[in-house]
Amino acid sequence: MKIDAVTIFPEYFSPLQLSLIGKAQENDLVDIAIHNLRDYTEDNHHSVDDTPYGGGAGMVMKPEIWGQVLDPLMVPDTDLIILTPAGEVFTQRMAEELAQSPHLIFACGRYEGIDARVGQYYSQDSFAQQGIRVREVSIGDYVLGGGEVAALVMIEAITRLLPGVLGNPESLVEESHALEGFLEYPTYTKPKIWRHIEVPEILLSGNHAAIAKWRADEAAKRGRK
Ligand code: JDK
Repeated sequence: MKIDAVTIFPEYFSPLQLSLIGKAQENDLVDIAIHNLRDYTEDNHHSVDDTPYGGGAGMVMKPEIWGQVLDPLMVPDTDLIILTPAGEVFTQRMAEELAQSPHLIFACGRYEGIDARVGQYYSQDSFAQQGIRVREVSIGDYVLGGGEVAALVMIEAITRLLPGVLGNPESLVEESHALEGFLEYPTYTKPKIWRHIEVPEILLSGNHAAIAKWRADEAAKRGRK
């Protein structure tokens, strides 16, 4: 999978060198490129924002610069993801869907967001016919300062689903059950007693059927399923 992210704050994406995603990049399972929007400005002040038509507080990101950076990235079979607090809410289902795409582009705005014509432009039939899809996405009902953290959340949730990224694909199978409400049970490791709190005795019994039933009951208590 190829991932492009466009931002005026490329440093936000440094955690992608760490842990699972860092390894996935080293192993060529995913290729992530970060593009600095300011590199595409042509005026002396490198300005990326302007006042909103119709008035109101704050500034809006200018569309021309976004066009400059996005045009060459918009190859066939691409999902363009525009982060916005007003978008469709990101879920595990959407992560699974996007994990099937060969190419994701994350457009990370700042200020009050990106001129609405950018999403509109790349949503036209001529792009759809080339397999270019545009989605406006939110990661939840709270307002962030910009799209970068939302893109990081999505990149982490999506890349861990790619073949070979998780060492143990069994955990993905377990997880899909968990999301159906079956496996939301509490987990424990050694020591058997920690600060006077004991691990539930059933988990030490070796009785796998009884353990499965206990976990199902605990999952039910937790509300899902
Ligand atoms: C992308 C800029 C900041 C955008 C105006 C007026 C009521 C706010 C600040 N899940 C999630 N939360 N936040 C984002 C996100 C925020 C972003 C950008 C994504 C780009 N910002 C921003 C808009 C407003 N708006 C109506 C809500 C204020 C994603």
